[in-house]
Amino acid sequence: MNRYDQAKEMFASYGVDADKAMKALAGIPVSVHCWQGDDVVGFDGGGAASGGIQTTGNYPGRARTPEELMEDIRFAFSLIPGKKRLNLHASYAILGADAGKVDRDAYRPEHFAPWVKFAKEIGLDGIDFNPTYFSHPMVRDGLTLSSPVEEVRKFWIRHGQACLKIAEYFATEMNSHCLVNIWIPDGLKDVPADRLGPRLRLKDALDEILSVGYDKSKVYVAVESKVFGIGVESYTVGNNEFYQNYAATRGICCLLDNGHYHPTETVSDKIPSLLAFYDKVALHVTRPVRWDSDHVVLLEDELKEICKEIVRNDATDKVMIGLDYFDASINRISAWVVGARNMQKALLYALLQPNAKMKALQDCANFTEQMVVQEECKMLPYGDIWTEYLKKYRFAGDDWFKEVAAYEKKVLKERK
Ligand code: RNT
Ligand code: ZN
Repeated sequence: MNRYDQAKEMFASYGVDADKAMKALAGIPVSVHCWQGDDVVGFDGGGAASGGIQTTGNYPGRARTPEELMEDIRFAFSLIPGKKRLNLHASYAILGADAGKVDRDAYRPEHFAPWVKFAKEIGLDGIDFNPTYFSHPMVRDGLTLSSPVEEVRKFWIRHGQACLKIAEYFATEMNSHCLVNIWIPDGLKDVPADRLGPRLRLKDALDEILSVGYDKSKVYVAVESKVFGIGVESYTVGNNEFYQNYAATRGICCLLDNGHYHPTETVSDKIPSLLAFYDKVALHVTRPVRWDSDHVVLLEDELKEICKEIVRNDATDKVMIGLDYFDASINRISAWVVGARNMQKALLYALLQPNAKMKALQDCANFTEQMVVQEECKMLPYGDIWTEYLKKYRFAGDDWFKEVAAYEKKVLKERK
């Protein structure tokens, strides 16, 4: 008997069907962020990321042009199995002759047409989108949609509206929904004199953005809360309470970034709470190390716990999985592949749990056996199922890192 057949039998003894798990995994889309490839710089002249987020490291080979970024994405995605979506930021507009003439408040679908062409070419499942409310001179005193300066607010409202139109275009072209995630850096370094005012302005600004009218069957809007950022330690306008209430009252959804909460709070526990009220929940999966540091996603316990909540609540269609990390200190392609594969490994881990059995044990208060089964299952041969999964999806002889090393030598090192 080969290793897969043996492993399959072991899972079967817990009532788990490994073939079914692999099939399910292949159908779960992961939205992979474009910004791992260029340190969140983009192409519209904004420069290095600002607004409380920071990329550190100076590894050679950062993609500097749309062509280079696409080349890297094509290669990285070829090493990531399963269904993939591309998560773009507005700052990745390809402006061509409009460069220097058209600002973010007037971006149009045509500025993203090369991305659509590319996404179709490499067979992606869809495109997701993010308005870029940072790295721009119209961020005034660290504020955008909550700014007391009307001109500033209006500029960013127009940006949000422009992005909804672009998202509609993505959805139509790709024949798949487009998630538009709104995150703003707005906050204060020190003790505020007014905590409510900026939130009321943000609320009105968001209402104005949404009032533009967009096809709700194609475009899903999410708001991403945060607890603090570097330089804005004392106050964040868009915190968790603000956005959860906003989303609930406006019929949009929340995006949970697992780097955006107090250290003992977990997104795995928030997912089922939101599923009790919302049809959709969006995620930014990242790895916070002491703060929202956006390290590469590793196969850690909380990631597995997040995936368990998605899988055992039958929510693979409801939870929109996106990645959000940026590491410039290691090979960027490798960072992409490691993080995305870990997301998928954790999903497979969750799919291979005896979820129904465990729920039943909880409900009849058999906590002793529940704990035993949970712990026994931790040593099952997940790796053999993963290897079989890669084989099935043509990643046989999976020495992907060798390919990355060759690409580094041939392509990345040439980028001086
Ligand atoms: C920042 C948020 C946000 C960004 C990306 C680039 O704290 O997590 O999602 O990381 O939009
Ligand atoms: Zn995020």
